[in-house]
Amino acid sequence: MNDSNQPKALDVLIIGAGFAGLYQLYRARKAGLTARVLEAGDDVGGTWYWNRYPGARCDVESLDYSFSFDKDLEQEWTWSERYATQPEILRYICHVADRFDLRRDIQLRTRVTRAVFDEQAKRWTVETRAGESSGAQFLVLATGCLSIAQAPDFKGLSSFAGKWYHSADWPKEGVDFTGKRVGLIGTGSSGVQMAPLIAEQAEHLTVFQRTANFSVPAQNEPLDDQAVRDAKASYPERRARGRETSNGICLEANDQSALDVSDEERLREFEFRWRGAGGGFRMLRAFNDLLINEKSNEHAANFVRSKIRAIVQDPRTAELLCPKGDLPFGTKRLCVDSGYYETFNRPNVTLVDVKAAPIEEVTLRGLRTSEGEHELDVLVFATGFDAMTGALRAIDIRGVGGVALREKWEHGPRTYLGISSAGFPNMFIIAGPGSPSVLSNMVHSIEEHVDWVTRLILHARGSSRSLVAAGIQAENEWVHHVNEVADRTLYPRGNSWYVGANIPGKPRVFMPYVGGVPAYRNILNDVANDGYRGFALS
Ligand code: NA7
Repeated sequence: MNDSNQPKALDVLIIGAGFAGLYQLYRARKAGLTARVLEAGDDVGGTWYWNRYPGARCDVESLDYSFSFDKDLEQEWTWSERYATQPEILRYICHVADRFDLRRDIQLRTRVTRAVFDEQAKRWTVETRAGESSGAQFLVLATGCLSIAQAPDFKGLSSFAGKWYHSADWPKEGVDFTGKRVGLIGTGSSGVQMAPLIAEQAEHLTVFQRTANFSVPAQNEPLDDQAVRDAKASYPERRARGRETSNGICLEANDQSALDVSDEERLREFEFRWRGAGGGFRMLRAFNDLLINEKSNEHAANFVRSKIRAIVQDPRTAELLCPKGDLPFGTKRLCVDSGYYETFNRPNVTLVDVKAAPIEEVTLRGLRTSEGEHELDVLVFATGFDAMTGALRAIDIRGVGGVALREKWEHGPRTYLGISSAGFPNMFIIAGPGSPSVLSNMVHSIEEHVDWVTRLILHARGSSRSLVAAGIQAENEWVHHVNEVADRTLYPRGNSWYVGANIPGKPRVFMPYVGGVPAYRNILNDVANDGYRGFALS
């Protein structure tokens, strides 16, 4: 075989074929780099491939939660609802994969188990569960923030006579709850989205709630032809406005403190956000200090509690659903629902407080709390994810000197800019811990990271450098900054997956960067303009 027939050594190996992996592949190809994606699922889609539970929907509006890199794509794709369902988002992702001919460089059904950096060759080698290995100069971890489900480890689960499911590993063929007594464990976004739909079908739904969370109505609606035409005509402005907001989502913000207005005005603003077109995260923008000022936050919390009490007819159930004072409003991801609280007015729905009476075990016939047994035919776990770090720690990643990322991150994730980690050269994380990530419009943040990483790779190539390594001092300073900014807010107080509180034993560290999308972008630009300050290129 002559040299020209040899397969070209790969420039970029990408793990994950969700939004991040697909866009990284597209961008790498455009930049003239050879790239390949390894994906565990049997199709593209990432978290939108696995989370097929009833009612699964994005809590960011479709018009924002979509790629902006190609104007034709923007114009040709039509979203049918304000908040897209999982099947529609998955169709969109598949459309992107096909439209840009990405599939030929994506290897499906391939779970990466190990990634090792070879210091001599300055290349990464990855190994898969099937025992294959492949290598590339650069490794991009597009593994997602919500991709490792928190497996239920309740005592006795294997003895349960019925069927059980996890929201993040839902059967493709769906689940028929007709005539079934269903137990739903977990009342985060997944449980809150699912409950109304299961209740409509099941004979009885018992919701096991450990912590009451805040939920606001989505005010979801179909996007009619006129709305679609208007949106498409004004896409550039919408994107530009979104980029300048703290979370990269085009939502109207009120730039006043909740304490600077009269009681009537405050109530009017909250009502407008609750009832008005779009609902959802608009509530977080009702005032500019809801997440930094305890008193302002308490106003928002009380408003939502008053709504719960007005909707839920049984006063005891309403009180149980009201989040308590130790959870500041919005510090755990706000749930965006369609008829969640109303579901508890149905005669076939019961709420059980498993904070007061914890779940002790799963039994043959159901589930036992310290107060007694609940007979159930189906158990649904909506118990969340090992968020942000789970998918990275699930791979045995070895950097310089064979150091394991898992060990380096034993006390919490350490990154420079949420993109790179010292001691792991030529490795980049898309929307990693220490970047706006899950606090922002993920698709926007993914595009920004991928563009930046690709430019950094090209910069290294252009200056004949083969190694890109984040420095330890830059990383330490960044981690300090991330914590400092978070500590100025109320966010770290909420026991949420943002701080790893949902995973027993996980170090409590506020993982995303809360400084806001525009400020973060300025930092990225400064770093790049300053010759990629903090990175050693050699
Ligand atoms: P979340 O938001 O982490 O919610 C998980 C829920 O499961 C939450 O109510 C937990 O209660 C509950 N949970 C977890 N373990 C248990 C046990 N052992 N017993 C009882 N209840 C338990 O995950 P989601 O999937 O809903 O949403 C994740 C994100 O996906 C969401 O924020 C959106 O960004 C999309 P807890 O609050 O810990 O007491």
